Amino acid sequence: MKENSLFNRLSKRLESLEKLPKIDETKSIPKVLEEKGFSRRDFMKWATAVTAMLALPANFTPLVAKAAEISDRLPIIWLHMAECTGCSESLLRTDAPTIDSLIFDYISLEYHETLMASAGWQAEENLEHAIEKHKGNYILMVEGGIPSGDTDFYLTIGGHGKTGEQNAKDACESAKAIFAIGTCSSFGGVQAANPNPTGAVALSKVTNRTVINVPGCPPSEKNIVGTLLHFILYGTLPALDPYNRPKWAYGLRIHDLCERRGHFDAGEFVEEFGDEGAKKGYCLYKVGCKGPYTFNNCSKNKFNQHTSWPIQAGHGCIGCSEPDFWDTMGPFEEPVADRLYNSVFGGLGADATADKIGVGLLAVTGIGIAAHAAISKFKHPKDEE
Ligand code: FSX
Ligand code: SF4
Ligand code: F3S
Repeated sequence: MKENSLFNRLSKRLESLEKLPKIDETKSIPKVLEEKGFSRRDFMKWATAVTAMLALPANFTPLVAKAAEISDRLPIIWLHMAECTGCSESLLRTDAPTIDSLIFDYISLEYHETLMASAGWQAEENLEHAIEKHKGNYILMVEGGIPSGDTDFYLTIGGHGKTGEQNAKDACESAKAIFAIGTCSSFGGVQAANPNPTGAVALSKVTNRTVINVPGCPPSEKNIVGTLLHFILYGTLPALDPYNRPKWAYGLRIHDLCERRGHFDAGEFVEEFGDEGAKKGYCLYKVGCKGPYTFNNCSKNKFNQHTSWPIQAGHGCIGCSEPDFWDTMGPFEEPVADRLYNSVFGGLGADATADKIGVGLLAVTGIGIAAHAAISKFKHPKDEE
């Protein structure tokens, strides 16, 4: 019954979005995909995988497919702040484009500094026009940390002498929904690492609006596109964790979804890179893996067209989707003793049970993971909508 009413609600929303004008009447997303050699079958297979990723029942697949097909109806403004552009690269620079990257290439990206042809004054004007034209209707995606306060001038953009902080504030004001793409925009990232000379902060620190964080340095293309499709489908905020990360993507720890987890539980560890254990694919905890403290779905989504992910490639997770990971997760190739991990399950649940097994064995092998649920010390997401 509950599932039926959700199905009906999402169908109704998609029907109303479908009535909005397309960017180009002569083209459509199915047509673009077909031109690039993707069959309807490939597309439906992709939609099935996205439906599972968004934790929706399999019979919602046609709705997810429809959401992707009409994703060109929503204007998107993408701002770059202080960062390396890895988030955009993660999504767009694949040698053989994926369905995710093609959709993103085609949707109505009204403003994206890396992709658009214009530069300088013209680009600045484009941003103002895009904000004005789509007031209250555009989705704002921001990549990068934001130099703020007395040191905001470190990110001064173009001839108007406007700072990145001011640009981000202005763009947030009339956005329909706001996504911080990447760890820099979500939490400050590398430029906010100690001593943070530019006073870089997260996007959520320069606006009172609710910001949905999609961290990872960079985040996977699937998490970026999934966040967009979720919004198209629901039109509301997804369930969020205490760091405003969508739970469908960041609800479980790397450690919970890790293909080497059996070796952790069995006490089989890589002692140094290149040793016998490394060749056998043993657990990377002793060479610094921060998977037990990191929430993300990398083992499911992987990177580079689903080829691999850090742990499969033989290096531990460095915690790149967690706040302040540059300062708190180092040294990257050594374990951090007694580190608390944050449990989104709010205490002793499946999470703690899984860890107790590991902790028991780790005590024998002489290492410790402190398994305390520290959730209560984090404030809950701002809830304005
Ligand atoms: Fe780079 Fe994006 Fe890291 Fe940051 O990704 S991959 S430094 S999260 O803002 O460009
Ligand atoms: Fe996987 Fe790292 Fe956990 Fe080992 S410590 S099981 S490598 S996430
Ligand atoms: Fe980042 Fe760890 Fe995934 S380093 S990419 S969260 S495996």
